[in-house]
Amino acid sequence: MTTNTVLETPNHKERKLIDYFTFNTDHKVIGIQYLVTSFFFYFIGGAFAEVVRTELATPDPDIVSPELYNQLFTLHGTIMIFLWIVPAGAAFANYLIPLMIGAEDMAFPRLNAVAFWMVPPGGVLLLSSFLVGAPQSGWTSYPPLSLMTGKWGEEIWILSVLLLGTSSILGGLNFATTILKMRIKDMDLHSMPLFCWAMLATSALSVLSTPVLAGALILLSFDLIAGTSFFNPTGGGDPVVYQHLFWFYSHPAVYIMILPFFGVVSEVIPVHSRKPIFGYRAIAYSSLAISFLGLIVWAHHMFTSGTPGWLRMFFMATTMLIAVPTGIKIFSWCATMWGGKIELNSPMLFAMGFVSSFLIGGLTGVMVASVPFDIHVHDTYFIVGHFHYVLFGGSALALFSGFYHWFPKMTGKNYNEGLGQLHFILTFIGLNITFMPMHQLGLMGMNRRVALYDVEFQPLNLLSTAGAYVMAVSTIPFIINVVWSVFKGTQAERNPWRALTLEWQTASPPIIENFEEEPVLWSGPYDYGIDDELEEEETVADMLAEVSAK
Ligand code: HEM
Ligand SMILES: [Cu+2]
Repeated sequence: MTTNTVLETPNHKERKLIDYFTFNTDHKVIGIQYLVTSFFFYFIGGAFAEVVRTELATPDPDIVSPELYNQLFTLHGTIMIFLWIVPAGAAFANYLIPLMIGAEDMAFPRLNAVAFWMVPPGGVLLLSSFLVGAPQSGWTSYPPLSLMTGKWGEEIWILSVLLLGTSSILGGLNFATTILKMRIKDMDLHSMPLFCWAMLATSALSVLSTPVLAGALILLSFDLIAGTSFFNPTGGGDPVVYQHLFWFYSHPAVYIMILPFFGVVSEVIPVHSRKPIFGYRAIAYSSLAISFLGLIVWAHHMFTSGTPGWLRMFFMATTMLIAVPTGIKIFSWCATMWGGKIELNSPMLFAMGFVSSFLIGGLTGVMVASVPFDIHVHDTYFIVGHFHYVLFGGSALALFSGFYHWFPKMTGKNYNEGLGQLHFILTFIGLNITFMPMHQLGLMGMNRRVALYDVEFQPLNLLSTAGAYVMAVSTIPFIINVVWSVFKGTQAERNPWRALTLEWQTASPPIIENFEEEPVLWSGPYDYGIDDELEEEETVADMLAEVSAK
């Protein structure tokens, strides 16, 4: 029984379209601003990837010049990381945290808007580097290469990443404060949704590690334009010091890219399996464990950078330890689905696709954590395969899962289920055809970041490029679905999934003040089907829906 309707909000000001284009302090507006901006850059980063893959369909450098090729993959990586996945995590966090904890807004609404308004200029600045010759040294910008390939493009890259990093620090401070200080009074840390735990762990990482990246980039900037030699070997500088500083941030950053989405699937899976989440505390604490371990494993990116043997052993052991909390999560999600009444709709399909692909990425992660193996595959396509399974198969699939799950809440409209499923099928097939062959290419010895390669690698590269085209096609049903549903979709219910977390207790879309009256904590966030007096497992949710719809 789900006839709850959207409440009119006669006492409140109407939301206007212009709000989304101006400095607005409402966390829901900011969440949508982040989401739309991040998807804008996703399409640009995706277009660059398609050009790169097209170039790689043949062994010769024939579609774009080698310089342009370098610029495209550098911007592809930078955009996908700093302008898509990370801001998309902030989008969900902004939109959902206050609603999930029953608050009216974030702890620092103005700071929140400031953090968002650093992203579009950061993105435009980055793209403007094409005017002076875009950076060519990859998203890591390792010196000495980054000091040798076009000064101004590189400098623009640095400024842009500094801006985006500052935004992410400010966001992190805001999320953590909001989660710790703004929960409604009945909600203690252990009855808060797992997404909030995940964001607490993510925020700790952004606040602790991003300033180190800023330091490294400022020094790199001095080397570039002031002629200092912090990292420049010709003047006595040490490029490996840059690698340490860079990875001290960028390893944790890979968890800044995945933890929010671990949180997303921890919300999606129990709702669409109609079962309490298995191991609530295990999932919550494993996020914190991942944050802590994430801070002490960075040199696994530097096994071939002259790191002494004893130190490599330390980093190998700690890296492998991360598989433990990660495994705990995967186990908990599977145990939640086990025996559940799984509904194979778009959010759930993407969540299940996430679990299976992330598992593959996690396994290759443990493989490359092993020093003897890594020495063979470092800087080959094996690594590209590994991190695309975790980033696309992981973060991106979970992002889409959350996108469909909260679409009715955010837009007030229902999406088209058939198009959503088509989007999933094409994406899932496309991603496996694109990234699976890369592992084999890496084992065969194909270097990453090259436009030209030996003919023996062509068949697998062709396959991978074909997969990339399938991924491009997969965005068509997605775009049609979103545009059509926003304008022509049917009105969404307040709680279409009969979920128990607080964001479903308000109208779809929520009113400006979030809730008509203080929301009530009727049950734990995942108490599906555990009231043994009641046969219908949705009954708690139904009661709740009735009460809040009255
Ligand atoms: C069990 C979990 C994981 C383990 C053990 C692991 C291990 C590793 C290791 C050892 C490397 C360095 C290999 C090399 O360069 O030779 C690496 C690279 C990488 N990993 Fe993971 N990883 C894990 C999960 C993740 C996650 C969750 C993400 C992102 C969401 C990620 C993203 C990356 C990226 C982007 C690189 C390559 C960076 C570059 O060189 O450009 N990994 N991983
Ligand atoms: Cu790492």
